[in-house]
Amino acid sequence: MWNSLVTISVLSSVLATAQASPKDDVARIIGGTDAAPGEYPYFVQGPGCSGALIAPDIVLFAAHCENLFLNQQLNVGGYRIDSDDAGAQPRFCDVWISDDRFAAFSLNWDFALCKLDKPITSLENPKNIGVALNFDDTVPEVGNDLWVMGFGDTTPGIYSSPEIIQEVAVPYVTNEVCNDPFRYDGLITDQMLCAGFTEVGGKDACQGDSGGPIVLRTTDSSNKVVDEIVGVVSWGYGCAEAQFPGVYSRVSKGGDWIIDKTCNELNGNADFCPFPPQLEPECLDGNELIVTVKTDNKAKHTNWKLFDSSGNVLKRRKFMVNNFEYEHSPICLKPGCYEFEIKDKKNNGIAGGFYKGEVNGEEVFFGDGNFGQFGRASFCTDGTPQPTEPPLVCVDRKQFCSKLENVKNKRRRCRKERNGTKIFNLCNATCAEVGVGPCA
Ligand code: 4AZ
Repeated sequence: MWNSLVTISVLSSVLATAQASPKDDVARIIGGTDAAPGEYPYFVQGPGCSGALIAPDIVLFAAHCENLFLNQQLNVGGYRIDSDDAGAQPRFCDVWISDDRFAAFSLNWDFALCKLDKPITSLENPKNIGVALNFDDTVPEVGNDLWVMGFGDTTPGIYSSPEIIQEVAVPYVTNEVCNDPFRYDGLITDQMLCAGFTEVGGKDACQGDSGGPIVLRTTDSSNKVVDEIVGVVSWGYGCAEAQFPGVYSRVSKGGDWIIDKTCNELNGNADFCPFPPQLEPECLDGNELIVTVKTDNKAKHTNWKLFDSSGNVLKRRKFMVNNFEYEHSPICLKPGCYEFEIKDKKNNGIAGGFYKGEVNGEEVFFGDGNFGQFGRASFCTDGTPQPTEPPLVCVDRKQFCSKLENVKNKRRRCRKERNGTKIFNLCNATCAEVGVGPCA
């Protein structure tokens, strides 16, 4: 029913002019080199794993990455690590699903998908590189060189992220050869694919490249370059060792699952779906919160959470892309009061950054980056009276606050820790601002 090759048209739009790039000859990433800017517009950088954009709002990656991507900022078109250089566009993974056939002990069926919070509507694609999922079991074949790219280790066993995305070409190895008794001896299933230099090793994907695509670069009838995604970086015995090629999940075998989940469960906007996506439900209560955050040069230290008045987390986000201002997709809120909390895990705020919330276009909170470990704000949506006292509520921290009401040396007590967090951070409203007082 499906074409064996499905071209993903969002990637065809030409929106920027090509930049020249000096190729460096220093051998890196287990035999790779810096890729040129714009070479892999569909490549998605994540934290510790990668992925591939297979529709404007869907990323394919590996199930063994677990839910590492969930609520996490990802860098679509990532070229320089943690940076929006070369037209990379950050997005957040809103929904994560992994193949329910995935077996952690064998890494069989190592497929997962993420739905992005907002689609990529204008992919930066100066070289007009197309991308396609390969659904044909006879592709790749012996003699094909496959390209794999990523920000993983450049020396086996040594954790080191390169600054620029690395690429390397490795030959396809049949399952039969890969399963030789002196190679993987039967561990390679039909759902896997091998690529590497069996005799000499030296070139391979490695730890940190997991989840990223391995592609067969082709040209179509109009001479356009089309990268066919044939595999997903999955596992291997070490990296770049002779006799042990890299092992990938075989996309032609995961194709039915990818199509089914993208179209029927994630409501993805993919041109391989037999019908257009359904309209997302409108925000009937009419209270749409838009959060905007600008990160500092260590975005990975920062995250935020939104709580309802019972202390339930409604939304959370973790950042990765440095010095970048991001307007999050709208959050539909019922009438009520909420608390927003932004955290910098190194306790030094977000230098040069800020955070802001708007409900239906009206600003309900704003804070600059000088917040130390936590920045907090409470607000209520239209029609809900703002509680007058206190301005900051201790929602989920009441237990700690009440314990402080009748103690001597309250300020000293505030500096103590409970469950690894200083009390003045647990109960900011009373301890940090005005000494100890009643907690809402
Ligand atoms: C990993 O741990 C990993 N040499 C990825 C790829 C390979 C080995 C390990 C292939 O993410």
